[in-house]
Formats: sequence, C-alpha cells, structure tokens
Amino acid sequence: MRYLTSGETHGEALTAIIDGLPSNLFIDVDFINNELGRRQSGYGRGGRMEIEKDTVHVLGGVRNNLTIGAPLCMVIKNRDYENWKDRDIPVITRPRPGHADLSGAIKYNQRDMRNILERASARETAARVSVGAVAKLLLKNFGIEVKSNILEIGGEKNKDKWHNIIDEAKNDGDTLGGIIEVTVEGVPIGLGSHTQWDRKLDALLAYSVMSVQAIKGVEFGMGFMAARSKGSSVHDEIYYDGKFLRKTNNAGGIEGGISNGMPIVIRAAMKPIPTLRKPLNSVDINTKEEIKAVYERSDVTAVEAASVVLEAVCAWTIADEMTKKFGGDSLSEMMDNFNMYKKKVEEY
Ligand code: EPS
Repeated sequence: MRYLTSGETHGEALTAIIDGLPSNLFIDVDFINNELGRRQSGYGRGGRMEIEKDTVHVLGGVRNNLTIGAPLCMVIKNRDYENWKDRDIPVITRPRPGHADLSGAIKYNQRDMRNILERASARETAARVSVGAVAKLLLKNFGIEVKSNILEIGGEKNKDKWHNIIDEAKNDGDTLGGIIEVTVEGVPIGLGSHTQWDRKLDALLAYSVMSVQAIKGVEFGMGFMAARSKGSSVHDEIYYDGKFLRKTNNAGGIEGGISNGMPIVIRAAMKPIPTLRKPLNSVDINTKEEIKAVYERSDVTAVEAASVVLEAVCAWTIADEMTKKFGGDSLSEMMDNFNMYKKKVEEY
C-alpha cells in the first residue's frame, strides 16, 4: 500500500489518498472522526483547536461503506480557511529556529517563508491520522491493536504535574516536548525481514515515526538502555509452552528486523514546539539584521496530539506489512492467507 497527503495549514482542506487497500473493508467514518477528535484534544493546545473540528469526507474508493479496491480519497476541511482567505496576510521574513522556515525558503527559493510553513505545519498530521484510522480498521480484522501512552512532558514523569508545568511554560512564553510510547499488540511472528535493509520492520517503523513533525528520536524495547547493559540482561530468553514464548520483551517485539510475536514497543522523543511566544534570536532574510523570530499563534505543547499521530503512523506501517505478507485483493482473501499461515506457525 502507499499513501500521500496534500494540503496547507490555512488552505482549503487536507487530502489523503490511500492506494492498495483490499476490497470489502468497512470504512467506519465515525471511528475515523473519533480518531481525529482524539488528536485535537489535549492540554496545552493554542487557539487554533477552538476553530477546527476535524471530520473526514470520503470522496472516492468506497461504495456502501465498503472499499472497492480503488484508491481511497479522504478530505478534511480547514475551518480556519474562511478566516484567512480574504485577509491581508503579512509576508514572513524572520525564520523560527527549529522550524523548516529558513532551510525550506532557501531550498525552494522563496522570499515569503509562509510558503514553507504552510506545508511544514503539523496540521498535516490530521490527514495522517485519517490514514492511520483506516489502517487500524484493517488491523482490527486480524486482532491487532495499536495504543499509546505519554511517558513524559517537559522532562516530568509525574502526570499529575503536567498541567502545572504546561501552565508555567505558557506563562513564560515557552514550549514543551515529551516522550511517547506506542505499543502494537497481536502482531504475528514474521512481519518484516532480516534479508534486506529496506525490509526490516524496526527500520520501517523508525522511518514512519521519524516522519512525524517534531520527532527527534526513536527507540525499540529497552532501546538506548541496552547499550549500557550486559547481553545476559538484555536478550529475551526463549521457552516453550505449547508455543515459543519469552519471559521479557527487551527487544520490543522485533529481532533481526522480524516481529517475534511479542508486543511491539516503540518510544519517540518529541522536541518542544519551535514557535515561541517569547521568540528566539533570528535574522531577517531581507535586511540580514539580527531580530526576533516571527510569532503569530501557537500551542505550548502538542505531545498528546502526537501520541495519536504516532499510533496512526505505526498502524500504517504494520497494516502495510500485513498486506505485503498476506496479500489478497479482497479482505477475505487476505484473511484466508493469514489463517493458513497462523495454522502453520501453530504447527511449527
Ligand atoms: C502549527 C501551528 C498552529 C497549530 C498547528 C500546528 O497552527 P496555527 O499556525 O494555525 O495557529 O495549531 O496545529 C494544527 C492546526 C493542528 O490541527 O494540529 C505548526 O506550526 O506546526
């Protein structure tokens, strides 16, 4: 499967096209909208989230709520577009450190950095959540579930303190990042492959995770801690009780680039949002003078939103790998292949 998104943050709409979905998959629009709603909730968002109320409109690839094997096209309107379309919009010449503004403007030869930030904006993640929701709908048929947990915001592990530190950062005109854990349960043994670099499941998941705006780090299972530990306390010993099992899951469900049947555990580090109400030093691209970076409006933190986005991109990669392994043009064909394989694994 593959997907593309299109659309700018203050443009008319965001669009996603998914190609390669099996036919006869029930497209539960309420479920997709619920996922979009989850992405919008969360403490520390700015004024924009009071304007948007994301819902998906399916434009193609579905009849009577079922996929027909054709590309699925989904559209999410930007409500804020109505406020922007007739406005006098100032040119942006003061790049924000940490955003795509400066490198993007140089690369695409733009003198108005709004032409870069419009697409670089994490608003695009709404489209990715709609794609991930469809992936989750496919995975449900195989008993696979993707969940997330926030482990830290602004370096604080105690969730009872999160509102306070977000309020503090807001008062200081500052922003906060965090650490998010995604768990995928019910993945069969055998997704991904050790045989080629671009087929390794952890590499594919890392690619997806790192493609999410503001993500700067990723680890699996024990992750970086494994580098500081001895082999005897890292690797998950194997035993047999009707099937091959492990007492621990330090590998995070992937060995040699192949899923091993244990839950897949991924952690991602999100940097603080680069749009600061108390802006950092920058340079005006026209005058070349030192000046503060641009500030219009922003969130203090979007870690809660990112947890839903990370579920979505991980669900996508697992769903894509499921279609690679079990193939089939229709859902029932794919499920037959899956059940046959499951039987073989049980008999191994
Ligand atoms: C974003 C800046 C803010 C966020 C936006 C991401 O938007 P605005 O510039 O309109 O205030 O609210 O996030 C969303 C709109 C969203 O749906 O998540 C940025 O620069 O990345």
